Amino acid sequence: MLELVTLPPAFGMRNVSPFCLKIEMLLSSLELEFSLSDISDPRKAPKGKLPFLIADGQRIADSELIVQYLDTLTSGRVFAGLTDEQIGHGYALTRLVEDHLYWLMVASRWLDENWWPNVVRGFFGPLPVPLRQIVSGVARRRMAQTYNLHGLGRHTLEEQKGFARRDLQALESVVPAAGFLFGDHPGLFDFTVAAMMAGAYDNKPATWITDMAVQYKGLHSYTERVQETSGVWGRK
Ligand SMILES: N[C@@H](CCC(=O)N[C@@H](CS)C(=O)NCC(=O)O)C(=O)O
Repeated sequence: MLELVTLPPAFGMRNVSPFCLKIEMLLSSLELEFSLSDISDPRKAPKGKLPFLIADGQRIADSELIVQYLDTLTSGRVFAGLTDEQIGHGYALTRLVEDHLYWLMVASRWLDENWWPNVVRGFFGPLPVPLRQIVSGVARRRMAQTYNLHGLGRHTLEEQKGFARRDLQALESVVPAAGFLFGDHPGLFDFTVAAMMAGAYDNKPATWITDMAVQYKGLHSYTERVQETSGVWGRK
């Protein structure tokens, strides 16, 4: 039995982490038996981030390493039928959404003064009041530092919005109007894109990324299609 450890629900999302949602979609599409559990403090995960998968007495941390594990477990079913070129395009898209757009989404929640109270409620709500302010404040400063080290945090908000628009336009241009990226059924790279965009479209209340993303209608309907076909939705 496999156990996927994720973040607890927040912001109207049943599975709020795009990395966790991607793996949930993949496990489900591979028809593997699994259970979901959550922990609210990612520092308790083997590498300080979620998800991790508990499998066969091991704890496998990082969604990409979980994908590798599942591919081996299923004798190559994750990448079956994909050409090297498709896999290359898939990883290029993965880097775009997970190493660039993701950080803009994080900033649109954590570093927007108006949105920040939702983060405090959604992620730190169970803590008693004085501790809640302290712990959330420390986590926010750490997030701002990481965003700055990434590089995106050194730009003005208008410049950050420009980066987000180019990411979203790139995605809008490559996702198909019908069907999926590399075939008739959604696969790993569809899950990667749709899991990221599900949070952008459906987190409540809207962030500045949500307001921007809804303008990309092809990307929105593609995100809905992947969730509907996989039967796994990010929102509650
Ligand atoms: N490369 C990792 C990224 C996972 C990740 O960033 N998870 C976030 C939740 S969406 C997290 O746990 N963040 C906690 C932190 O950075 O302290 C993966 O693919 O699993």
